[in-house]
Amino acid sequence: MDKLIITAAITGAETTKEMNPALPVTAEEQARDAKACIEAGAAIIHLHVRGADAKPTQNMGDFRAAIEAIRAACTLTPIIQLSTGGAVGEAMDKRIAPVVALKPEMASLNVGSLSFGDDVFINHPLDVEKLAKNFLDLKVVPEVEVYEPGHIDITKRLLKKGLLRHPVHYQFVLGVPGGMNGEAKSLVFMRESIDPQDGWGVAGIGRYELSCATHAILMGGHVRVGLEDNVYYRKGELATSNAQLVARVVRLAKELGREVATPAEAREMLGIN
Ligand code: KMH
Ligand code: ZN
Repeated sequence: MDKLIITAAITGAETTKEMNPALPVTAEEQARDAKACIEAGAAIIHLHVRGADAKPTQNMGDFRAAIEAIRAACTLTPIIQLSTGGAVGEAMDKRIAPVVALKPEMASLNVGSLSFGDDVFINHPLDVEKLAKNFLDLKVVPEVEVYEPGHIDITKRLLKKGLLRHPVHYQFVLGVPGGMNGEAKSLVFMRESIDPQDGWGVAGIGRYELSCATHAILMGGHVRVGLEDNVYYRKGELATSNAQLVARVVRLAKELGREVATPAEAREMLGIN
């Protein structure tokens, strides 16, 4: 099996400090958490940023500050994967702007719409095509975020149109209320629905985080954990940090005989050069 790539989704757009006081929201807090996650074994930092009011923003200055702080703090330079998902309701031009301006190694690409808790996360097909074209033109490696099986079909249409290229790196985001649940049979169905030359990881939301991670380690996929997706360490007990969640995945991987990829190894595996 390939080495395991661990992504730390350290902040997100929906989690608040009220939900878990350990959530990093300033550039300094994000740099501290990113450093601890990379030292624990993560290779990718999935990055959303917050403004001075701790609310989600796609502001360029805030992205720049976070990226600089993270790079300065980490000895092994992580892959910083910018979010183009942003917060529910964010305008598409704002979602793509940091990618165009900062040309990161990698960014998320959401290909389909879905109900998202009490909201609707809209990814209009024409916007998605524009977004995908930007990734190609800027040579930014996309991580394709899929929340239900129909999103895999959308991805295959984008491949046919030449707006994506194999190997696609999918992130199965399972357990969003409104998307597919994170049960083992869902993960197996998603894995069996993608083309064999493509790769995948899973982000189990909430109570699905640990089980999805464990299944993925055994099935040869990659894993995303972090306070964006889940604020608990176990039922009724808040996680103390993002790194605590990463460290548990590393321990599981070791027990289950799966080696963990460094950022440099992950770059090679994902075709980032
Ligand atoms: N905040 C969610 C609505 C991404 O980063 O690409 C979308 C999201 C996906 O977090
Ligand atoms: Zn995100």
